[in-house]
Amino acid sequence: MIEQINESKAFIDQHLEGKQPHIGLILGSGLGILADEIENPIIIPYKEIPNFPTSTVAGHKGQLVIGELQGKNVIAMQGRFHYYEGYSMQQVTFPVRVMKALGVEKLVVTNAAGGINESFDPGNLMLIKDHINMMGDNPLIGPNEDELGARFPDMSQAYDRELMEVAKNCASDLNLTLQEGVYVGNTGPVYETGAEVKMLRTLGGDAVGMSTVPEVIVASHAGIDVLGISCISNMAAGILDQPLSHDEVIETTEKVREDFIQLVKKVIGKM
Ligand code: R1P
Repeated sequence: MIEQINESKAFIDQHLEGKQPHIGLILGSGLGILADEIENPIIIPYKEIPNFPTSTVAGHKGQLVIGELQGKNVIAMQGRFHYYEGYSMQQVTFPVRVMKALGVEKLVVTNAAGGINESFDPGNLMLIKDHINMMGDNPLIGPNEDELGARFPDMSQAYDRELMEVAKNCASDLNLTLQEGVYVGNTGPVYETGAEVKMLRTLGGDAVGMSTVPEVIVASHAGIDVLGISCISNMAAGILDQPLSHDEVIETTEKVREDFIQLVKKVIGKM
């Protein structure tokens, strides 16, 4: 894998004009608008980057945006890869490896998620304080490449405590409600049944989605500090008597775009 990482890094390096990014952003469904805030952007479509998969999901543009946000050099994924798209766990998380090779030390992962915690409201933002991997797979399965990280990585602090404090303070300065909770990663592409949501609540989940967990596992393996933010785009199945749809997910993320942009920008400024 190291050869492929270096090949992708070398390609991206050619476009960087000396701007080495230290902060990475992975933008979830409908949340890619944040990348439009990046100044002096260098845009690289995934399809041009050697070894990169391509985005197939609505609301995921499929390009890297590199530039400055709040005076910091950042690299944003405007669109991510999901396991349910048919990619392997290693493909889904490959960009995190490349970000690390490019110099990224801190990563902000974002997603649209269904609210399991009944005290949440659609449109709330949630700080991810931990996760539960329900995907039945793990991106680190297979031979371990010691140069990339340890065979048995610690996951007790997968979400960086200092960054969580920064995010909480920023939300309070902005007068924004920031819920906190545990994100459950399922494979999708089906949304959960009411019974599954009940089970996930019993297990300690507060929000559920189909991404993020593999990326955070690889970031931990790579020694990258992670901050996770979910946008609660709808209540998960069984809470309200209405079917779920991806259109609704995108609609809600559009409604909270201002809060989301303000919060993430402020946090980046303090990173
Ligand atoms: C379902 O509506 C899609 O939205 C979420 C789910 O994981 C799924 O892909 O997308 P992100 O997690 O990429 O934000």
